Amino acid sequence: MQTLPNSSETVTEVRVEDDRTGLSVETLKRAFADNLFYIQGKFPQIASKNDFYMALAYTVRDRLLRRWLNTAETYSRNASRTVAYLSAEFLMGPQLGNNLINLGIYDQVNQAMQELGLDLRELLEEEEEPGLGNGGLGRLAACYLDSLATLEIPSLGYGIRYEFGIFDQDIKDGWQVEITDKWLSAGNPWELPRPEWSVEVKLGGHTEKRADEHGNFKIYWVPNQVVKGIPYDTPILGYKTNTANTLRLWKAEAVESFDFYAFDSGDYLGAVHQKTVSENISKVLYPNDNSAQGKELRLAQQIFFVSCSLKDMMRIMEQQKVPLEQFPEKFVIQLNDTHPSVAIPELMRLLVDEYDMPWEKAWGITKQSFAYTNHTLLPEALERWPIGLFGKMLPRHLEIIYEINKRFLDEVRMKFPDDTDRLRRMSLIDESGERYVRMAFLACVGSYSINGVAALHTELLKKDVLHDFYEMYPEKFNNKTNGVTPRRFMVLSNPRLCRLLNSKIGDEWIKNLYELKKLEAFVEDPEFRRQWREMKLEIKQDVADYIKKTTDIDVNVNSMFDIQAKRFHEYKRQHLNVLHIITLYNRIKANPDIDITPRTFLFGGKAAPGYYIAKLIIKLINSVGDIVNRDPDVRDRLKVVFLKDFNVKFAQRIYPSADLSEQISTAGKEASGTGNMKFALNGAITIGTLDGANVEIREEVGAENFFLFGLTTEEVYALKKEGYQPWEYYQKDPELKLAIDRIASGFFSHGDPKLFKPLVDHLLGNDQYMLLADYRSYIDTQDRVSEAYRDIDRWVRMSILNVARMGKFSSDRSIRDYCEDFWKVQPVNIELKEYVQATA
Ligand code: T68
Repeated sequence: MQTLPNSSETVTEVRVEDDRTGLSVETLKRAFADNLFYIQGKFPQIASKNDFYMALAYTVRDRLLRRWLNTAETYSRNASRTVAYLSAEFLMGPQLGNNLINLGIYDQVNQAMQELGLDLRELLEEEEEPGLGNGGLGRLAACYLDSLATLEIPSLGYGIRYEFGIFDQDIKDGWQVEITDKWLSAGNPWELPRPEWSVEVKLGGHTEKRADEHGNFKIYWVPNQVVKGIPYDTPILGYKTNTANTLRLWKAEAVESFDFYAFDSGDYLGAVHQKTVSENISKVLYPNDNSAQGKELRLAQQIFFVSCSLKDMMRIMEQQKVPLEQFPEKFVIQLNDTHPSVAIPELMRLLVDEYDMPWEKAWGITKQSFAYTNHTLLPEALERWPIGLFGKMLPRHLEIIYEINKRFLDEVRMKFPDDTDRLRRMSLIDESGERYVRMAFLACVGSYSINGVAALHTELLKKDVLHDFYEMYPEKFNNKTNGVTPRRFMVLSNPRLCRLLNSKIGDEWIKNLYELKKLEAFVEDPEFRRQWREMKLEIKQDVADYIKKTTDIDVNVNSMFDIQAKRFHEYKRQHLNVLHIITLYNRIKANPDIDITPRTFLFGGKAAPGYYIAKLIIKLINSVGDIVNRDPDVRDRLKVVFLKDFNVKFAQRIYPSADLSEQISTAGKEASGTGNMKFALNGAITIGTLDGANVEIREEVGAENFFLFGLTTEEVYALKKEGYQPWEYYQKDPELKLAIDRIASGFFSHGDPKLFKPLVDHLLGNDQYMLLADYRSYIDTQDRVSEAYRDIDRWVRMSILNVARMGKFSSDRSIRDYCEDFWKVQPVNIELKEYVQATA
């Protein structure tokens, strides 16, 4: 307990439930009313739903702050070793519900709102989610922050505070339309700006060699632009711990909000222009997943947040009086893909140019500080920057990269003498045509650890994409299979499932997901299976109501909910799913009385705005839906629904309702996948290829509880090598031929054969992702799925066993693996200090 200074004997200590920290229903109601009045400046009769949401958000934030400040104070006092997670994307999703769960006050707040005549669920819906990421990579970063805090690991997430996150998706006439995401327009109650910790970042210009005051020659960077980074902090609370870590996102501003010199000289517009140019850096998230953009502004974003973050780490060290030499002991910097990899030359530049450290010493520090996670095997997603563009924006960094490369190639030469082809292959500079900096190679050279995100993916990195680097540094390579947080993707999103789980096995599983194993003991209990089935039906009814409300389509809750929800990309093969739908439809048309297992096909996901074929696949789904849903021969046995604007909020609603999870990428293309885990954790059965983490999910849940189809990675490689001819598959398989002919004929496009021609040409031309090769295996497996679903009791058993055996896929397990294997960071317990008021 704290006492006030100078407390005399006449003062007694009384603990009161403070309006900003108390957790009882009464206190929460009072605090809520207080915030509505003093922060929103509204009385209940005129308050909008957003006012109520804001008042509640501030009430919850107040309760986070004590934990947050206690945490920061403890880390600062102990100078704790810290994980700095650098990521261009953090796809956080709504904050309110998650904070209620992690604080353990969901029920109290629910009751408090009820007593005030408000509906908590409606207030949760009101939150604009921070969609500062594209998909898997950004969401993984968010799950990892949740687990880091839950495991009490000192950590900081560093990224960009984009003014506009991932675009909102509308569907017009079946086509995707993009709308800017104005997530900040109603205010963001979760962040605190920290202008006192702003830093400056240099861009452009040139370098000069000059003597310093002691006559030593040094390199000076003379930039032609300087921007200011302002940190905005969001607390990240762990589940039922006192640890609240920080997500620190940088906003770009002009150094001087007004250039007085330019204004005086009459160049008013020029002065304002400079401000616009600076602010543009954190304006918008690049909306491409799994493809590199090569745009100047993107590189500016990368150096901007990376430089701000490194300088922030140095400030923290100075404040905690840790010498700069101990950088690798104080921080481990995890690079979430290569997007932050320019941190490697930037740290070198800071140490050598700004702190006058000798090169060898600086390099020793640098390569002990970084660890690199690769998230993709797709060649088009591997970042490379044209030398010209890179040198124009970062002239000094390019010189540093040349020096790193020179010394690195000497090392290669030493280990592999007389192997010039190897030198050419491994150089950080691609000189095969236009010259490029290869960022993945830079990340490999500058890091002490390199990991893939699923076992198969890591093996393929070693065998293929990074093979030379594996031969050079085998000790650096390791696997860290992805995981997801059960707090958001089970507790918050699926309360019905949680109640049922808790009634049987208690709630330990929320912190230790392997506890789900205990469910296996109940799989033979018919009453439990009945409850499971009923639960699923209730969830599906909710989603059916939502579908009715948003699309006016009626769906049958007894039909199988067959869901594919993820970004649109050819390698993810949403169009293979469509070929199955068309095949079923064709069977009905050929024989309207055919006995078919009723299915509801649900799709959700965005396509990159410039990715024409992906957008055409969205159009195809909607076009097929238009025909299938209205055809009287179908008799409602098939429904096709595209749900627009798939985001975190929406994902939480949809995962719990799935019977079947579609994970059908071409083998060797999906690094891991994490949606596959979220579906299975909510009781869906997977139909999938041997790709990414599907392999490990199948291992865990058992082959008999997983529907496997398709070519293996080796078979894909082999078939490509021998000369794959999609046309032959088309000719040989009448069902496949009919499905493709229906698309090509204009059947789904009001008789216009041109509309889907590009898609048909891709498939019959080179079919890069081998849909035609996998079609027959997919259809036959889907027929087995339909058969299995008819025996609903068998299906329920599979569903229970899937949940019971998914313990491995908690992000807590992933984070523990990172900590033990190479982060070498220990949990730090946070004591919650009592607040005491003194009264006479
Ligand atoms: C995903 N990658 C992988 N990239 O595709 C997925 N790329 O298999 C994996 O599960 C997930 O990462 C997490 O490891 C992405 O999401 C991007 O979003 C992206 C963004 C910008 C540039 C390149």
